[in-house]
Amino acid sequence: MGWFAIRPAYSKAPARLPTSSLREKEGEAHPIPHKALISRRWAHLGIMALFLLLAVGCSTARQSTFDPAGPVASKQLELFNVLLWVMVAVFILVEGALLYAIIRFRRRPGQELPAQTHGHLTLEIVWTIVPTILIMALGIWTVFAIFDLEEPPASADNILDVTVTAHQWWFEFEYPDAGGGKRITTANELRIPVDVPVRLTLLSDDVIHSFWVPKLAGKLDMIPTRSNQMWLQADANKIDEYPATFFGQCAEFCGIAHALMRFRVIVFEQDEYDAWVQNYGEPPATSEQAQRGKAVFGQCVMCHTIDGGDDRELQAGRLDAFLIGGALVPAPNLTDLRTRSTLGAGLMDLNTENLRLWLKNPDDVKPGNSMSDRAAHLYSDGSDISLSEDQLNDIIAYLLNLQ
Ligand code: HEC
Ligand SMILES: [Cu+2]
Repeated sequence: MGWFAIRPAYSKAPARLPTSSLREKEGEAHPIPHKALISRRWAHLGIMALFLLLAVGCSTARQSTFDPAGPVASKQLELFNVLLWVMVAVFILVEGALLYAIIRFRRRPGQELPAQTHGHLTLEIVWTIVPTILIMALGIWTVFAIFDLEEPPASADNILDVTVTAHQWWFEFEYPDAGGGKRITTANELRIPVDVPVRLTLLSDDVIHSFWVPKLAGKLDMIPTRSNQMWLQADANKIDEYPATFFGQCAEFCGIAHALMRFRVIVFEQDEYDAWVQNYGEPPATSEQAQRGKAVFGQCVMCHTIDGGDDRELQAGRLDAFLIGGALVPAPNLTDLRTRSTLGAGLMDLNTENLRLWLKNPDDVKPGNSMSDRAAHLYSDGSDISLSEDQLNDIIAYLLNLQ
């Protein structure tokens, strides 16, 4: 009798699966023998499990924790794997012993009660001590790993500090010193040099959000009035082509546009990164059109900064206005918009067409955004922007530094 025989061994009934009542009546045997059917079922299950494993194992998805590109994500994957497989081994051992006992020692017809035992000292000691050691070891290792993931290694001497502030519905990245003492504020795209540990301080302005870049690190909640720490790093040996883009998103439901609150981590070689830092600054208004655009931008400066890193006090003032329902809100810094690749928190590619779409009526592309909601001088109740086509073109030329 095989392992998977479910039919009681003492049953006198012939080995047969439940058959249709018609067949039953005709007394016709099921065409496929019971044993063959059961093993076929297990084979199907096995094949399905194998496919699932393969699908997960060689994932090339943009956001897969099974394809880490840095030390933090690798450590997190290692934690996952060790915990998972130790638990699978324990499960198989315990359930195996249980099944064995059930089948091997089941009551047989005409059998007296089996010998009664009241505990087995050696066994009791073994199955108390072994799990205790196992759980202690996994627990202690996990706690140390959690500490490791909070701060870059003490040996690192080139740490880059970035403060990440979550807003409904976009991410702000502030570098107190991006390089050479330069302060930078940008949005939705975190630019970092390869092989450099980046220490992140996570804040939130409004509700709880969560920071997650599956291939690099995460996830950690961003909680108003609190500050959380984590770090990440992109390893050169995991990157084929520069700049390399890693996808991230808010991982905690935070309101109507939560699903449209994405961001990217863009990894550069050190000299490309340095060039970005060097060139960060107000877009030069070289053409006449851009000059006119710069003047129109006066209607945007209450929320957007365009001439360098954001002033902390100014941002705090915008936040206060936002919290009491005023006409200002903290908004993405647009100083380096021309160097970015996306618009609306990763919603669309950045190009003149999409920028025009966005400005014309942000609600059409991102329902719930605070730009059209609060800028009453530009958008009245769901209508298009109150600027003329020419003014729109001018402002686009200025923002993107078009010649
Ligand atoms: C009331 C404040 C406010 C005003 C005024 C305002 N914006 Fe915005 N803007 C926002 C907010 C908030 C966002 C972020 C929306 C989101 O992604 O959810 C935004 C997003 C943007 C973006 C996309 C940035 C990115 O990185 O995705 C651009 C470009 C932009 N605004 C340009 C302008 C221009 C040009 C004007 C003036 C004509 C303007 N805004 C006026 C608040 C404002
Ligand atoms: Cu969010």
